[in-house]
Amino acid sequence: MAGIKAFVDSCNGTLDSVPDRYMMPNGAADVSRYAVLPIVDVASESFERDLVDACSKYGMFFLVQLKNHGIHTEDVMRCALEFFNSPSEDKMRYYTEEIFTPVRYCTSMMPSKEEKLEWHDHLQMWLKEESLGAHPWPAFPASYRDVGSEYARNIFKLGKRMLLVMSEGLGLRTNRLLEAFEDMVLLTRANFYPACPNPRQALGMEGHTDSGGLTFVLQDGVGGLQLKQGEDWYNVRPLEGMLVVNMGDQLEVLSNGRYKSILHRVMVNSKSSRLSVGAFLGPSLDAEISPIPELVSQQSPAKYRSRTYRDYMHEVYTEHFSGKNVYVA
Ligand SMILES: O=C(O)CCC(=O)C(=O)O
Ligand SMILES: [Fe+2]
Repeated sequence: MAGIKAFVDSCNGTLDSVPDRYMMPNGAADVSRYAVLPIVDVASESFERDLVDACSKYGMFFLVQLKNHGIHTEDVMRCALEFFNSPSEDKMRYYTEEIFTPVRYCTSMMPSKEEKLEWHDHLQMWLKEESLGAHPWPAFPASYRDVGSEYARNIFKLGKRMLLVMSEGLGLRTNRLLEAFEDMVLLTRANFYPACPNPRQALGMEGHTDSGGLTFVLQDGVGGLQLKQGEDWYNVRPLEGMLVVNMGDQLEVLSNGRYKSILHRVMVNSKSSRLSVGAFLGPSLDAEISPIPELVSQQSPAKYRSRTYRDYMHEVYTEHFSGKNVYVA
């Protein structure tokens, strides 16, 4: 199982139907609606205030596009693309289904256990801020170490700044969310979605919420990311260079449901491949994550049970949820 890109490439343009293993039971209907998302300028003096406004206006579950974030998006996307375009046998050196290895190249979620596969390959890395230099970066492209380290440093910095604001948004001490995250980890995940002969039958990624705390997504101009609001799916307009930010399950649990992780999925298309790079800022893998006690009361009892981020991730991957990942207490 070398991945979907290797398979599509091996067909030399003759692939005209979706292999059964990739046929999603309910397919994927076309959606013409676009989500209306606030655009928040990180370089603006009113960044913090605008972020709070965006949070409250969009009902505390939010997805914003950030501009002027100072992150060299082209370099990050170029490195990821060069990795995916490298020979399959080189990439296979990193192939594993093990989810906590520092570098994982894989396809779908856990292919040996999944009946149906998602139409993407990915490169996933677990990063710590203090040891970016010592991380076993992929050997190719050679610039991955420098570009990836700089990118991660910027995401840690931006994420911490946002978590301070989001703590205040919950009426908590400014540092409260950062404290709950303990020693943060950053999971980065580059996703490659080849062009697909019948995009109605396959899915780039099934509906899911992100397991981490705060997600930052870079995407190219192709489009395909959709989010669910109420009963409907909406396209997220691809704005190149901007970061799409949304909350993940750990923030939903810590906030006792005041912040919501958002359900999203990825469509594929027949014309072009697509690339995205997600960065998931989360708590220490060993941190016990449960609703913050200040947010729990008789009127507002704990809605989620406690478990470590590691256990949570493990369940998500092995049970391959589709839809909401959080358990109600
Ligand atoms: O490809 C995208 O735009 C989003 C990917 C995603 O949702 C994920 O990696 O969790
Ligand atoms: Fe996601």
